[in-house]
Amino acid sequence: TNLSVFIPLSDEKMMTHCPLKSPILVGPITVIFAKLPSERGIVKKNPFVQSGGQYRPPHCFAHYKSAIIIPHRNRELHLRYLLYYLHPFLQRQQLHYRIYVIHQAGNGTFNRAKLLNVGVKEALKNEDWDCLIMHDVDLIPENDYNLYICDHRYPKHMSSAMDKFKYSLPYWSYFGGVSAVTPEQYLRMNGFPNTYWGWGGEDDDMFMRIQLAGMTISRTPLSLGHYKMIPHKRDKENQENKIRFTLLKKTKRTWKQDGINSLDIQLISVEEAQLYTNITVDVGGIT
Ligand code: UD2
Ligand code: MN
Repeated sequence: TNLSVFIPLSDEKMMTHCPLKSPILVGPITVIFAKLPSERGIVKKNPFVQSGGQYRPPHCFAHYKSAIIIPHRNRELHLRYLLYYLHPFLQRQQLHYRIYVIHQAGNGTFNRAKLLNVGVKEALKNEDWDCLIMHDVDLIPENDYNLYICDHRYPKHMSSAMDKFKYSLPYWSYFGGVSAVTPEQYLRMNGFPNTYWGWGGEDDDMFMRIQLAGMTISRTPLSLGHYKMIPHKRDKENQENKIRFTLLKKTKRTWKQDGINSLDIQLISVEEAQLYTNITVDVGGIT
């Protein structure tokens, strides 16, 4: 049951590993979007979160280290709700974690997958994370048994049951929303495509490259993978990607050239805010 490995910290302090199963999980969570919490209020509620939105359990050594990577532009209110729910959620899981918000600079067409590539690259400069969690800004997990850790066999799709799809999967190979890959799995699939501008297709490309790299996906059981999506309209600079089906037909030929090995961006800034690490990047435009 509980691990009782003692790790000497210093002469005085001794600290044990956290229990394998966190004793402070609560299961289902009521998620409501009532009064928007203030940033100060969130900081106050999370006194152990350190600068850059990093946390380590104060009384035990975490078993897992996860980086949460959020592609973002102009969704400040969604981000606020997400931080409000996610920080306590991850702390109840007794993880060592850090939240990264990858902000696309300018008004060009949005590129979710490219932002995720940037997030992974920057996160791995900070820390040898066990797990990289790609997280839409508008999805709030509703059950803390849905652990924010990786499956070391396969990339894991976590948002398996969203309210907008009546808590079921829209289609079997669906990989959008929230997913978790180990750095090893990420390299093996050459990261994510940089060539999907605007809305749609990049998640299906990720699914395809997982398979092309000789893997398959695992998935959080639908009973635990419940998420609420904050209702929203399509953003102005995230028009439907009309060529996505053409691109998907080519993935088989392009995935080894287009990915983390071809990432070309201009990093603008990396700032440690109190609740997250804020990375601003110029991802360029459609070429
Ligand atoms: C779906 C998928 C999403 C992605 C997308 C197609 C779900 C729940 N999610 O999202 O993972 O595959 O389709 O590209 O099915 N964002 C910004 N600012 C913008 C535009 C996008 O921050 O101006 C970010 C934000 O994190 C957002 C994500 O990109 O959650 C996906 O965009 P969306 O929420 O507009 O698209 P949606 O809900 O159809
Ligand atoms: Mn959305």
